[in-house]
Amino acid sequence: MSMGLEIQPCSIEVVANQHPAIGVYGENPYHITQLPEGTYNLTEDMLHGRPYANFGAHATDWEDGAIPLTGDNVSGLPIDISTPGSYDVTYSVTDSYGNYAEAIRTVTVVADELPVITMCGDNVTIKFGEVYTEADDNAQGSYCSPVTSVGAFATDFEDIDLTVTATPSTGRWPMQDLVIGGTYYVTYSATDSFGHEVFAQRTINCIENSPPNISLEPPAEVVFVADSDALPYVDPGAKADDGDGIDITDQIVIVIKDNTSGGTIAGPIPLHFAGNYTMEYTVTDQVNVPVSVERSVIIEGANLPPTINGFENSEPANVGIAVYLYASIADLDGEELRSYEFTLAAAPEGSILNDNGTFKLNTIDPPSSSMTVNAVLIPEKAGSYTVKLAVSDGVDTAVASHTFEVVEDPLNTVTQSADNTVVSDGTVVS
Ligand SMILES: [Ca+2]
Ligand SMILES: [Ca+2]
Ligand SMILES: [Ca+2]
Ligand SMILES: [Ca+2]
Repeated sequence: MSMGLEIQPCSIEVVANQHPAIGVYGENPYHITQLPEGTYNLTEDMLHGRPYANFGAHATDWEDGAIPLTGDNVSGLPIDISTPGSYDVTYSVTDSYGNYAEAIRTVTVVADELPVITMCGDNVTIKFGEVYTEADDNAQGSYCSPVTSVGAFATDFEDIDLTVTATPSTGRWPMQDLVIGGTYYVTYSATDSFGHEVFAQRTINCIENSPPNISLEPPAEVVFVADSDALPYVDPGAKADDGDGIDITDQIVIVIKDNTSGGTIAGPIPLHFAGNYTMEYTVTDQVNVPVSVERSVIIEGANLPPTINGFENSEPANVGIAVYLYASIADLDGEELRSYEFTLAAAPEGSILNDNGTFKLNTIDPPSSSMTVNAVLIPEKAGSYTVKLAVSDGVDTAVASHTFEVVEDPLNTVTQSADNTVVSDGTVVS
């Protein structure tokens, strides 16, 4: 019998040396907004995303254990974050066996958005002689920036309250002394915190400035009598525009020249005395020669009232027989007699006016300077009658009365009363 060792074959599995495992800390991909040029670069310090323990990545190996990383394990840093784009930061390790592993962090630098300038109002046309400003009350461009008093404002995705600067092509504010046909500019600029500057431009065209126009509201001459029917005198005025479509009637300046004294008066024209005046209406558009029109205002002397003379009745004056009443009337100012009217002021009780329609208001047309007027009265009762005559020249009225007796007996002769009187205004009546 024999004893022998049986050698069992030994099986050894050869396992390949394993590659390290590597990963990044923090965000991946990593986004950052573009920053102003020259500010700083993106470094590893900004990337690892957790309390500093290693460079922005970690690596372990089955055989080697933890593999510490140094700057030598990182490539792709620093990144110029003033330049938008996509960048790779590569972390790599090699284990003791020579196995290589890497992890990549993608860094995206997002571009800054440019500011946007908005102009308030459009391009501007101004007339020669006018001045352009950015003032709020300028009807053409208008102040609208909440930060600076200029006619534009800026908005920006990243910034608020961006300042807008307005620069005139004339080099100074306000823009003035502009030449007809000239083109000028206001350049607006704004810069955001990333250093990005943008511009906008307003064009200012200077055009001709036409002379103003003025015209008189008729009549060109006013003549009236002091204290007469022209009162109260309301001046018809004038109207004006600047020659470029703008009504400037309210800018008319009135000068009243007293042609008697050769001077001027502050106005209003005194209407109670004779006088001769020229009203001068003038406007200017601040650029062209002022233009004027004139009105003549003549005030003639005070009115003289009409006169009544020879107010009498026909004889005899008997009941039932027509009695004629007549008078001579005149106006020393000329053809100013406008109307006359006979009225029965007193009569015996119970009398009815029987006048053949002659006791009424009579219009004198055309007006006359002198004439004889008459009326008829047919008395029904005996007694005392008083008739009034009123004569008007359109301004003043003269009134006279005449009293006479009427008798029953046709054989009796009635004599005229000497009772003529002047009633109203000192007119002498015979
Ligand atoms: Ca290994
Ligand atoms: Ca921006
Ligand atoms: Ca004008
Ligand atoms: Ca008169």
